[in-house]
Amino acid sequence: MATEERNNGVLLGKYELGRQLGHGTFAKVYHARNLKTGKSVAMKMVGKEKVIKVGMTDQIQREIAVMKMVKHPNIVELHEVMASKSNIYFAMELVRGGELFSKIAKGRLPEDVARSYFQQLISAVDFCHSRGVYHRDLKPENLLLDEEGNLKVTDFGLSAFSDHIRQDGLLHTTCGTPAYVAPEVIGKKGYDGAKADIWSCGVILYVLLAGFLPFQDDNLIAMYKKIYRGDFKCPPWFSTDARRLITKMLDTKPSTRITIAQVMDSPWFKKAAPKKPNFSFDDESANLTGKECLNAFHIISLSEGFDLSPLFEEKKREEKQEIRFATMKPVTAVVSKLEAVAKAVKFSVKKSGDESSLRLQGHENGRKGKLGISADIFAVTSSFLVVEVKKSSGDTLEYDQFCSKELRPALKDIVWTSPADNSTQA
Ligand code: ISQ
Repeated sequence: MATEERNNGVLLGKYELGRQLGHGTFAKVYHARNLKTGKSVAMKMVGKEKVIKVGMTDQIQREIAVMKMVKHPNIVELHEVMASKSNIYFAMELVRGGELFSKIAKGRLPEDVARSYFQQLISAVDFCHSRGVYHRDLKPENLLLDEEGNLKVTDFGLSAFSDHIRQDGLLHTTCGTPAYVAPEVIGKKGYDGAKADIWSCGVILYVLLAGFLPFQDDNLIAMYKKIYRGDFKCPPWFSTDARRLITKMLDTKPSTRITIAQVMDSPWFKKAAPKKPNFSFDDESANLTGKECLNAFHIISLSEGFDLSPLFEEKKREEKQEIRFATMKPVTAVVSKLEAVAKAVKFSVKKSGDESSLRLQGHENGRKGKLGISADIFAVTSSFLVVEVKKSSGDTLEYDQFCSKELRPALKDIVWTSPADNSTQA
């Protein structure tokens, strides 16, 4: 490391560097501590000259920008990206439970344990794909465990810095093995990142269940040939459903390879409940109380048509994913409307005793668990209500879709619009 960027063990004046955590051919990862916050991070250091000769593509730059904003329980958070004359540094969430594959070194995993890890992997992959970010280099070293045993995927969006995909068009591999790489990645320059990730997830699932690789040969050329041909066999202990899923994921033709949505809908994937549901339907909704009445100031500031919130709040309501509207209909009509929406999408409804609060809850696991929506009804006068709807759990994109496809259209005929503003508020 150049001395100008590392002074007395302090990197770029900001991080105290500690012991090395791991390394690939081109990258080294160190324990580091932010001097200002005291927070520990994993600092990935990549030599500039070793990475990209031609420059970073727009796609990779965009993906890194996205990853700096992404938070998902199964993705290692990227805190910041820094650069010196000779190196690029990625300050990442420190994950302390080691690599998932050190577990497999002791032997294959029971099917339900493998399923739990695979579900977490697919959850992370689906989340990033839905935001236009692809990994392109999923392999054992990228699968870490936290102290609670949760899976954490590293290096999403950092494929420009991966060991084997570089802009000289040649395949460079960490340990001399292309074992996890899709056939079209080996063969061509242009490929679909989503499809390539599915292939790698298929290889990972195979290894979790088998304890060895699907495409293995001491001779590298022979291994390439096996990958190209999709030449693998499932061991006899694989269940029929596992076999079916892996075969569909290890389809050499990207156009017919199974999609992430289909993986998530497959019998093997769906068999067990997720390890840790991130929401219990019985938690906070049990002690809902009636809502106090509001005064005229509240009415004005609560109704979207008279939105004064930018004056008082740092964040606008759109960013908080809230819908707020006024209605002249009775509470029973609002409750029936919300119940009808819930019924149409097969969500459960839980009401407080006085019907001033409702909780809508999906049953299917989305990208971030089940979608939960809360609705609070404020009686301004006996004939004028303000209703506030917000996401209480689940994925924001899925909530936005629920709002635009189901909720807003259904609310249209009960929303009150002020005479000064004839547009619909919800
Ligand atoms: C986070 N924590 C520990 C080790 C790591 C290695 C690579 C990337 C992120 C990491």
